[in-house]
Amino acid sequence: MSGTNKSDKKRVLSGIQPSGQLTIGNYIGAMRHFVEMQDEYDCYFAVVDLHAVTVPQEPEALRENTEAVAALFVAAGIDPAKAAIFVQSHVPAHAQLGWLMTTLAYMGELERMTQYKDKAAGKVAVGAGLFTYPALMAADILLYNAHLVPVGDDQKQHLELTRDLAIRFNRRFGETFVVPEPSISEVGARIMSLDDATKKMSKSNPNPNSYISLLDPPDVVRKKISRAKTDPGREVVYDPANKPEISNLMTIYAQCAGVSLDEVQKRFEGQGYGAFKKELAEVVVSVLEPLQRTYHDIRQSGAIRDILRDGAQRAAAVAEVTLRQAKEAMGFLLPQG
Ligand code: ATP
Ligand code: LTN
Repeated sequence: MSGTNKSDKKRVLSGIQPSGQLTIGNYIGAMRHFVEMQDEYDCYFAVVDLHAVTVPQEPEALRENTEAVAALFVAAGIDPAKAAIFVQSHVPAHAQLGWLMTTLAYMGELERMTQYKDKAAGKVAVGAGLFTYPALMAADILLYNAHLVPVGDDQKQHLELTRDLAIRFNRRFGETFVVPEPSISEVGARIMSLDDATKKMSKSNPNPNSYISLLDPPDVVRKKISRAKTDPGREVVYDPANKPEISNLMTIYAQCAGVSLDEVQKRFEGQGYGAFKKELAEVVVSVLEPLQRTYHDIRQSGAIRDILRDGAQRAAAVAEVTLRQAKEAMGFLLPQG
């Protein structure tokens, strides 16, 4: 359907969970890089709903968030004619290879994953899926033989495990998978919470003042930024070790305005936090406003369902071939036809 000659392009795959409203952290750390990569690579971007249910989700909210994330992909500038946008559960090969990867991963490896430790901390009952999550993520990537995986800094460890599993499979069963590389940008790969600069900004944080949602109206953005935590000083200086809060806000500014951190520092020399925060809010609003306009148009048009149907077909065409190769290599008796 895409009609382009894709054979010579390297592949890219990434995923975002429909576990809440996407934040500016998701945008800066991941989504904007998806947009940048779509011309050069053969891209597959998934709304990873099977991952989202590793923690409890309200059924109606999951359905809504799944469509919302897909619409935000398009609103952010991903062109469905270039990149396949799809829902993970629409391509059954993910769950199937996910299981095979679970059999390959060691308990000790999974126990070391910091995302699992963080999400399981303090819970009385932890779903087994939260534990095996990285094996499913490995399957997402390996099914497409992706060379590059654009992600935020928090996914580095999962990517390392994915590489280990690909290498392990290839050694044991013969060359089957491309061993992927993470693609993590130097600035903005870890946007921190507005109320606590020791934690990453996260869409599933119960405190909405800790994040800026991509769908927050302008006055909400202004309010959240004016309330964002800062230190008692007043110099707008980039110093993550000693001034983590203001450094985080400077990173958001730099990414939204398309300037360097040095430039931000120069621009606000001697101006104090109040003036900086006011301008930061306007810079963020100027990124979000056009994105939100497109988002609402897309939702109203009902086009998302068609985009997702087409995306799933294109994704499945690639994924099914790889799954078959992996099953054959492992010694499964394949069905005829
Ligand atoms: P949750 O809070 O539900 O675990 P999340 O907000 O961490 O979700 P994911 O869907 O797990 O988001 O991540 C989607 C992509 O966004 C990943 O590539 C992830 O690394 C990136 N990302 C998430 N949060 C941030 C952040 N604060 N800064 C930079 N990148 C981020
Ligand atoms: N684990 C990721 C989401 C995710 C993903 C993927 C990212 C699931 N499958 C495949 C890149 C490639 C997260 O928690 N942010």
